[in-house]
Amino acid sequence: MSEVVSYRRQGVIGVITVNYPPVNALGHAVRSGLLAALEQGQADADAKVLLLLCEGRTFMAGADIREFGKPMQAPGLPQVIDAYENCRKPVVAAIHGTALGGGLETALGCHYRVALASAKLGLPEVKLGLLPGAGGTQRLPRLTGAQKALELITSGDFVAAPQALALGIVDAVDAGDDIKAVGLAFAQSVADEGKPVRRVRDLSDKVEAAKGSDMFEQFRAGLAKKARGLFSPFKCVDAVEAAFTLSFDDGMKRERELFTECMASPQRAGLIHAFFAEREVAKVPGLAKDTPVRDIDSVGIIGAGTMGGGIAMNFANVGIPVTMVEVKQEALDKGLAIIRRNYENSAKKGRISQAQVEERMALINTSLSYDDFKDVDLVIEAVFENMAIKKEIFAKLDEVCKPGAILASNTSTLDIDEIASATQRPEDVVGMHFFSPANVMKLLENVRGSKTSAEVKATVMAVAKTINKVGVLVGNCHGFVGNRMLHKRGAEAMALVNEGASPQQVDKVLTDLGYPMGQFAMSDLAGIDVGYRIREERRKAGETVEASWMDKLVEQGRLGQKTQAGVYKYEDGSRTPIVDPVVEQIIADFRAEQGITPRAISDQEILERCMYVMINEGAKILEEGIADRALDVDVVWIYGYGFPAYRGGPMFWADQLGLDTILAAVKTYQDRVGGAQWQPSPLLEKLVSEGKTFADL
Ligand code: T1G
Repeated sequence: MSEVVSYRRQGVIGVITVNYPPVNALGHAVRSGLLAALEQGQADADAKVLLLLCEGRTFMAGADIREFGKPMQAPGLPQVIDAYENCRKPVVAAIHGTALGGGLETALGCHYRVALASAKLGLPEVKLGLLPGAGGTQRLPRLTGAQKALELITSGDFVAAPQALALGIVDAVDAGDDIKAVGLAFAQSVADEGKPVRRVRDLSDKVEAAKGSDMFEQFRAGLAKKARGLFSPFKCVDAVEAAFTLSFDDGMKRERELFTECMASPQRAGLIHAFFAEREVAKVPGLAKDTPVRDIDSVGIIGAGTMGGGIAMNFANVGIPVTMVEVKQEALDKGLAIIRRNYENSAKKGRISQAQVEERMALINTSLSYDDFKDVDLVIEAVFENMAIKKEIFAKLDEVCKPGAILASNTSTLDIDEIASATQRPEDVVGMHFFSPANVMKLLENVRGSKTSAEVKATVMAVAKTINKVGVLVGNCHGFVGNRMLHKRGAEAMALVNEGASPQQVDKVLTDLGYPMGQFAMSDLAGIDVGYRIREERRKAGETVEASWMDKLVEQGRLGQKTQAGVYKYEDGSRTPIVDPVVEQIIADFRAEQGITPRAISDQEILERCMYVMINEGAKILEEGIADRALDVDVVWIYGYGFPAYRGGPMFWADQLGLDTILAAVKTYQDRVGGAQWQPSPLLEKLVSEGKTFADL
């Protein structure tokens, strides 16, 4: 008997128990243990019914993703599940926690399923660039019918146990919390009632009902927009369709073929890298796992604007009271009204109840005085990007806030050390850079100052988890990790338009790569006056800042979506960018003023100049220790800027393209375009000379 799967009889029930922390993933040891335990149960003459359950936090949460990309050791999961399905005795699966992927597929191979009401079930393989590869696409539709199976398998969404009961996925749900007692009681009822072996593969009524329908074509059409650029969702549809056109065994063969195609796709590699990277970033090199973390039970926010309000919502959403401070009452009233409208919209969409709207609004207090910060555990400053104003604020906070309170700035580019220098407690000062809209975007870029204490770093990383954000700890430089790379991409995009490309051509190259929106559409969303004001600030500080056709747009009142005109124009109530001949003329006039003769620019050049300049900058960020690992940069870009997770993040994507290809192009643009941004990163050169990748770091 393997140490991860045990067999023991209780009365007439043969109990098979999996114990393989942390999530009972179906690694080789579990798969072979399951077979051995089943054989023991079959041979045990006194066992009338077999019961499969798991110790620990959850039923099996799927195949062991760490095995992917390596040769699969027999027995494969389909073989294990077949053995359970063909067992001569009824087998009951007792589900708690999250029965996911191969775990749910194993339960579907059993003859009955009982779940705790608190359990969740799902087939999330599509989120890893895969499809259920152990019979899920053939068995689930036989229980739920085609439509529901297609929805669950192509979305990867989890369903709560009561909904799974309604869908026919489980046979019973129990409000208890002792999965062993619930499992034994259900198995005993199967024995007492003499219930037969009931193989899901033999259930045919749902299959007959959908024969000949054109629902699969319709479903594919509906997927086209939602799954733009993705590979596996469409393979999921093919696999489920096979359950309605082929015999069960042939359907299983078809599922295996399609699964193999997905396993071989670069999208699977990218998505699995993103899955683990999202978890690795929480393990900060050099920050001990047991670093003390301060309790954050109340939060102060300075500024009730777009960012301040969005940040406040994150804390109210998880029951943490927030006090927002502004300089004028009408700013507080406006900020609260926006927050309420956001919550009401979520309630209208059924995401939260009206009661939750009121609960959360009740947690958001407002004030015109810093004195209301005297007891808070954390203050987050979210005002205009002006260093003098921020230092004034932090000096005041230093006077008002209690010892041990953490003083954070939401600055997106400015020097955390300089901000900290305005206080007597630099060890308690840190950057917490939220991404707009702050109540939606998952990334929280936590910026360590040179004096920020380990405790404060650990605390803001814990806060990220508490407010359901993906926290990444980064170093202090202009723009930190995300915006430092974004500024390079933006400068190249502007240069490309100056040289002859159109904004829409640049944006299309980026959306074709998989970004949700292009550089210029994103500028319109954020407001192109933001960049304009920063350029004005730099000019006032005596810097030489290049003229830009963007400035001419702002000077004509074209600020972006908020004025229904920016780089693009927008119809009433629409966010869809529309090319505007007025802007094309402004760009043409600007080129003429600058003496530039526009040239046709290829999409490939646009892709290389926008993306490789970012990768080169990312390498410099790694060299300088601003990011600890390439995966930190990947996570920042996936969760902060919508870089397509199926490409794994910019640095993972660069590894897949080949760093030699990247470096050669960087050198080409160093000659043709010039500028510090095309100075090849020494780290990039070193990796190429050693035949290594960013992942090797
Ligand atoms: N394989 C290996 N390790 C896993 C894992 C898995 N499937 N799931 C989680 N872990 C690790 C994770 O890396 C972390 O490790 C720890 O467990 C806790 O996870 C044939 C082919 C289950 C909802 O996609 O959704 O089955 O960092 O931090 O927030 O058709 O993990 O502690 O070292 O996420 O409580 C399908 C993926 C696989 C489920 C728990 N299954 N996992 O969330 O904890 S493909 C999935 C999750 C498949 C079959 C196909 C979540 C969770 P460490 P965590 P959590």
